Amino acid sequence: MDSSTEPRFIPLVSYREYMPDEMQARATAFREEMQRRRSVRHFSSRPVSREVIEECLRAAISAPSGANLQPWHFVVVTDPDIRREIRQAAEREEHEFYHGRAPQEWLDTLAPLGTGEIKPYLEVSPYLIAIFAEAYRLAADGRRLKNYYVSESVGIATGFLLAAIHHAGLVALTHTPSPMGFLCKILGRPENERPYLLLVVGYPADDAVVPEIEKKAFGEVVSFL
Ligand code: IYR
Repeated sequence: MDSSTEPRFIPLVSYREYMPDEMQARATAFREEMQRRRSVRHFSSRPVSREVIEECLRAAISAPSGANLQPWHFVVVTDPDIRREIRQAAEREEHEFYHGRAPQEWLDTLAPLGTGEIKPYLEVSPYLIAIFAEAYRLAADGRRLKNYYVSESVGIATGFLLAAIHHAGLVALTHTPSPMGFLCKILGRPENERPYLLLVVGYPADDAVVPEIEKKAFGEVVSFL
């Protein structure tokens, strides 16, 4: 049986309009702030307040999603034993990746980033956030219910989270060991969730360096018609 619910509407009280000059200034300020963000691979072990991470996650889970189904789960990992297990499993996969699984073209493309199979940051940073995509929902009676636009939705929430972490004055690395099925097992996630990515979060190391890379020119990636 098709059970449809009537929509209920409330006034849009959260919207704020700015004067054109202020709008321009805000757009520029945000652009400048986002352009300062870098993916960082050298982390400090300096502690970060859990409340800050919680606020960043609250920003992330406010993201729009397909049919508002919010098909995501965020696991914040601080436990050193679990972190060690994750690092060992990730490095096993990365070893395979760098010594055979990755085609030469992929390795050549990665070369400017100076990445490698050893991932100390998986243990060093104060937080790891494992992000899971809910492939489908389970009804109370165990039936599978569909989720929609799952990777788009989780990608948007992850973008919100990256922006929030940066805005708070922390750094993050999006890490995608491939394959990363081990995350489901180590973190005990249910069968309907797929690992999406692993975020390493914290302060940068005092001597952190980042690769000298460039973004594409605006006109190359943006068109107005
Ligand atoms: N997962 C590997 C390889 C890697 C792949 C891509 I695409 C990157 O942008 C960076 C790294 C690693 O983490 O080293």
